[in-house]
Amino acid sequence: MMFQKDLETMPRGEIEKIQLERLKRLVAYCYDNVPFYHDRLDAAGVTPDKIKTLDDIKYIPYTTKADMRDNYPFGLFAVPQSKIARIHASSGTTGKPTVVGYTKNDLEMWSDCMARLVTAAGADENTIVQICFGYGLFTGALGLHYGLEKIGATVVPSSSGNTEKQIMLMKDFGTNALVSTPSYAQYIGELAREKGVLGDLKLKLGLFGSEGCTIEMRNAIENTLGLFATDNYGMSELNGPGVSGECRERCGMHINEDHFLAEIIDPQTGEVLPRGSEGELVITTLTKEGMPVLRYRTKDITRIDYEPCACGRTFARMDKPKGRSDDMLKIRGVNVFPSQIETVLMSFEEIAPHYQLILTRENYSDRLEIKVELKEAYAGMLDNFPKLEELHTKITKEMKTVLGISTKLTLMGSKTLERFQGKAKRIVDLRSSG
Ligand code: DLL
Repeated sequence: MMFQKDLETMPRGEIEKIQLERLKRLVAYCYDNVPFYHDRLDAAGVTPDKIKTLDDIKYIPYTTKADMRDNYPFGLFAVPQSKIARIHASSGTTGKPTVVGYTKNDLEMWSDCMARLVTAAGADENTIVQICFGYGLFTGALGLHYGLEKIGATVVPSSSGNTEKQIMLMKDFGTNALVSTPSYAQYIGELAREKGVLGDLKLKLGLFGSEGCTIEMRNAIENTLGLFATDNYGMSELNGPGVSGECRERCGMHINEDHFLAEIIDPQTGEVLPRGSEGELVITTLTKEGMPVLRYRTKDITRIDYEPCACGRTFARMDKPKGRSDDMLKIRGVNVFPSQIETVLMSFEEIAPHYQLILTRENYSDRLEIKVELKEAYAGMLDNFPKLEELHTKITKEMKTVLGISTKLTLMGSKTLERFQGKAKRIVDLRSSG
């Protein structure tokens, strides 16, 4: 099933034709309506008529999160307040959040994008979906909410938190789809098992997103909850969710390319990389009216595949992001992505999907401690030293092979590490605080 089949299956030439038309219009729109872009483009010597091909986008300067902060709150809006129908803001923990304004058309485009993605994931009018993202300034809940309503699903806006009640509603309503972060899904499963009601849940589909989740972690969640999980990606600065998402093939997340133009650049040099390369994702919003964005540096590291998918969709597919360039841990000079650690941990049967990474500095040298829980069924190992030691050695060795550095591994009892209702915070970096 597709929500907008004619658009989702356009030949590549057609997609690029639409993208070029829209890009030209967008650059002129930004130039004329947003003083920030007017000045940026002038300084770079780019007038809208310089854009003749899609490649010419390279002349346009990048936009960063700092630019958004500097223009807080409404400096990047391209329309007067009377045309703004809704405002969202990033969850930014430090300083001012980044603010996004949507016109009525933007909200319509956003829910179309979401409707496509949830349909691709397998949702339809028989879906009863509990949305366990926090409702509010965060884009996750309302983004999924309007997309799911649009396709006729039954939406239960239960928001995040109060997990016991979530589980009760899930059971009583016969909820068959769950929207949440992967880490919250894992926690819901764990609590449902503890309460002895896991077998009463009717969940079939998980629409996860908003944080990284390796395939190994996804398998663990699917096993716990007995559902089929898909991943979707987006960020506040670009609407929220709805930029891209997986279809049932799960071989990359289809980018809504008629609304979002994607590039991959070298995060160090800013140079545009050839198709198929891994690098930082840069997105231009092709159709947004309220707060259009030119060449936004997402900081997310991924790769884009332009081959058509077995599902019939022709929109390019981005890999699950390997991580954010600013989440990359530099340990004794070696770059490590938390997702690599997650992959190793989850490949061991005895290990539960709950871990924490603690970074410290001792004698001018970085140290990475990996704390991870054993599955409940293997908790007895904690009293069986030889067995524990054997597992410990195996994991440590594998970690060294994959990461190229030594780490300290601590195997923990069940339910000793923190659980999360939103995005998991697994990295504790104590290096700067001594
Ligand atoms: O997390 C938007 C969203 C909500 C996406 C619900 C999907 C579902 P922010 O809070 O601004 O927005 O965070 C954006 O989260 O730059 C990525 O680093 C990360 N992220 C989002 N989705 C994924 C994903 C929302 N599927 C930042 N896989 C992005 C990995 C993701 N990382």
